[in-house]
Amino acid sequence: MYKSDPARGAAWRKRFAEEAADIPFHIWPDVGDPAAVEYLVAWQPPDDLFQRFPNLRIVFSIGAGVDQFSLEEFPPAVKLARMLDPGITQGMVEYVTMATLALHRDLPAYLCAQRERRWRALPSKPAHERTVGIMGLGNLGRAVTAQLRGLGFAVRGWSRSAHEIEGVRCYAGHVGLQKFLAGCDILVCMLPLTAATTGILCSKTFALLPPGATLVAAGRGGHLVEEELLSALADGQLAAAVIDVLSDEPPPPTHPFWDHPQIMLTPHIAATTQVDTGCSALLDNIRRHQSGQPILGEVNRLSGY
Ligand code: NDP
Ligand code: OXD
Repeated sequence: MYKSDPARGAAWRKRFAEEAADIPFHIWPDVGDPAAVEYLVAWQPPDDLFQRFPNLRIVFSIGAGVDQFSLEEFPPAVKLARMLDPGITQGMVEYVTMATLALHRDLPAYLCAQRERRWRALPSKPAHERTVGIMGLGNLGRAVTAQLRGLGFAVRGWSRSAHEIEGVRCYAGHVGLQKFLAGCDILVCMLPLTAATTGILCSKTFALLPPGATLVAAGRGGHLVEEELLSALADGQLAAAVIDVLSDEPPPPTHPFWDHPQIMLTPHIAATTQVDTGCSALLDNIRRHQSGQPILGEVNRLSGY
């Protein structure tokens, strides 16, 4: 059962017909026999998910994030999996590289200057004198650190458990957060949204960054306390921000981020599940399950990601 963008659904149904004809593929709202549905792949789940599909085995998120599902409502036998699509990883690497370079080279300030017809160079520094701090060293965060190191940036990372990544200074947990933040000129958030990470991009966090630091928010809108970002930009604690995700998407026309001179706003496009690679990842995972192997990307019920 597929419940998401219908154009991608049509392409996936064709792929399933060609490569997995033994697995009937339904596109929402054509559910067929609800009792026959074992796998759901969705961005937003339907209401009454488990009553509607009593024999569900796995819910696959169509994206890397799974915060749209209420894991506490999942029956013990039903698994939740996130999408491990190399196309998403590539998209995030491109987005964070673009945002980091834009902040590193003062693009928000130069866009304002252009609108005001001001021709004035700002002082610049080489990438190796700029430290980028990555919050979240998972699938996406690790790929991004490799790319940014290749561009010459000093890179540090923060995660829940301890990591060792060559050339990256790694910090973990609550105890490591303060030291991590103290050295970040550009802070990039690629955390999952959980109870522990909600509101983490707040004034307390901004105050621990070097004055004039910048922010890339590419995880989920629930990480960011929007009014505290506005205050940090107003008082100079932060110089600029690139924001891809908001709590309320799309934001209303009156939202202060639309025309804020220090904010570059994009409509949740940092990384998107790709038609070909996303379908391969899903199909591989279903085959793994059918053959009794552990599935990839299973969400841990305790940590919520
Ligand atoms: P992973 O599950 O692979 O990695 C998550 C990382 O976050 C891990 O390193 C984990 O630590 C760390 N983490 C989780 N909770 C905490 C915590 N409380 N404190 C410190 N670190 C924590 O996820 P992905 O890399 O695949 O994806 C990350 C998120 O990116 C997604 O959940 C989604 O919200 C967002 N996303 C946004 C997109 C967009 O278009 N804007 C597109 C795709 C994803 P540890 O390693 O110790 O487990
Ligand atoms: C995702 C997203 O989680 O697009 O994949 O945000």
